[in-house]
Amino acid sequence: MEIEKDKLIWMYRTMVRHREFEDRVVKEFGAGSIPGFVHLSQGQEAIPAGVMAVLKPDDYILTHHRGHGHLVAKGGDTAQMMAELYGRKTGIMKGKGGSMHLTDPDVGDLGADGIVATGLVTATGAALSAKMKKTGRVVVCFFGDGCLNTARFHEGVNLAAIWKLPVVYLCENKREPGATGCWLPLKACGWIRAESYCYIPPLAT
Ligand SMILES: Cc1ncc(C[n+]2csc(CCOP(=O)(O)OP(=O)(O)O)c2C)c(N)n1
Ligand SMILES: [Mg+2]
Repeated sequence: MEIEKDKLIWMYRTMVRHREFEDRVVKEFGAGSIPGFVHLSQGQEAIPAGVMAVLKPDDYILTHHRGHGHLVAKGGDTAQMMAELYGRKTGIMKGKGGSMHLTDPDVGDLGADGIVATGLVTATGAALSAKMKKTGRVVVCFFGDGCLNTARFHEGVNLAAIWKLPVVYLCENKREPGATGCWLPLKACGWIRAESYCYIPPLAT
């Protein structure tokens, strides 16, 4: 697959912005300047850059507790994002959300969430809205492998499959949800479950 040079440069710059933002967060958090807690996604930069390279500006994303890079790639204002981490009024959510809840609907990021797997059902709702209103919008829901055993995963993904909604569920599988190896709590592999929810779209409906 050929990717235009301009797009490749945009993807590279986006990955660097993501990494530099989080390098700064590490420094400031380590110095005790940032209150609360932060979740990082260093090493995962290619995922938001690759996804946002093909989304339209008004498409939606839902993300998780590790959502800094998704918002950077979707066009979030990094100064306002950093102010949010400091809990300042000038933050993207007036300092009330912090690292795990960085959200900016103005650029199509409908939410990060500290409660694991919340985005999986919110994304289904956003996609239902897009289908009913015929907006042509697509929703991408980023989630971690730790969500695979939650009720929200099954409810959100199954409804989207039944209703044929314009949503992509993207599992960022680092094989370590919290302190538990990803395969320990799973009877069936993640991709086998995905297949049962029409992972491979039918050619004709
Ligand atoms: C409903 C709920 N249960 C437990 C937690 C505690 N918790 C925080 S992160 C995490 C692991 C999440 O794993 P995954 O979704 O794979 O994301 P990762 O941290 O690996 O990127 C857990 C269990 C939580 N935040 N929410
Ligand atoms: Mg994980």
